[in-house]
Amino acid sequence: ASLAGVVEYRNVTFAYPGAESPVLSNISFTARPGQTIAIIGSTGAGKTSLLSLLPRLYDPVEGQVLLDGVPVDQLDRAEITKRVALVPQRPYLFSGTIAHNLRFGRTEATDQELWNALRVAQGDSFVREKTNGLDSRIAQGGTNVSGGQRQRLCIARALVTKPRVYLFDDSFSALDVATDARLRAALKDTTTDATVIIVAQRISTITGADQILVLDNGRIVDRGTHEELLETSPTYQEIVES
Ligand code: DGT
Ligand code: MG
Repeated sequence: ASLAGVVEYRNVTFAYPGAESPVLSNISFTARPGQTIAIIGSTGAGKTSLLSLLPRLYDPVEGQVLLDGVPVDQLDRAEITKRVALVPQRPYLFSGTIAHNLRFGRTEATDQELWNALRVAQGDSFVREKTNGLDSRIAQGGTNVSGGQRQRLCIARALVTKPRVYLFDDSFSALDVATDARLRAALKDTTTDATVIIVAQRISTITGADQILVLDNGRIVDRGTHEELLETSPTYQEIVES
C-alpha cells in the first residue's frame, strides 16, 4: 500500500502569535488515504485553526503535524502545496478568467482537466451557460458569481491540483442539500485514494465519514462514526438536534 497522504496530528497545541491562551489543546488523530475524516463543532471551536496547521499557515506551539511520517516543518512549502489542497472557508477568486482561477498558475492543466474538475464540483453547467465558458471573466473577489458558485470553483481548483490530501473548510455550506450530496458522491468517486478532511456545519455532509472528530473549545471531546457518536456523545447529540 502506498503511504502517500497520511496525515497525523500528534499532541498538537496551538496559540495564535501574541495570544495568551491556546485555541487548540492536545489534538491527536490520524487520517489515511481513502478515508474521510470530518470535524464538527460550534463556531470558534478551532476547526479552521486546526486545518491551517497542515499547510503551515501557522505552526503548533507543542506537538507535531506529520505528512507521510515527516514533520511538516521539515518539508518545504512547495512540497506541501503539491500534496495538500486547502479549500478555505472564505474561498478566494481573483480578477481573471475562470480558466485562470482554476489553474491558479498550474499552466500545464488542460482545458479537459478543468472541465473534469468542474464536473465533479458540480460547476460545469453554470460555466457552460456563460457565453465565454472557461474564458469568462471573474471580477476581483468573485463578486460576479454567487457564494455557491464560488465554492464550487474553489473546489474545482483544488481538484485540478490532484493532491494527496484535501482539506475542505466548510466548503459545502452555500450549496443546497441535493447539490452538496451530488458533489460529495462525485468527489468520493474521483478521490478514492486521497485523504479527505472535511469541516462541516451540516450533519448530512458528514454522516458517511469514516471518523468524526467532535471539537469543543479547542479539544477533541469525542470521536467515532455518526452512529457511534449518536450513542455516546452528548455534545454530538446537541449538534444534531440544533
Ligand atoms: P467557525 O468557522 O466560525 O465555525 O469557527 P472555527 O471552529 O473555524 O474557529 P477558528 O479556528 O476560526 O477560531 C478558533 C479561535 O481562534 C476563536 O476563538 C477565534 C480565534 N482566532 C481565529 N483566527 C484567529 C487569528 O487569526 N488570530 C487570533 N489571534 N485569533 C484567531
Ligand atoms: Mg472556521
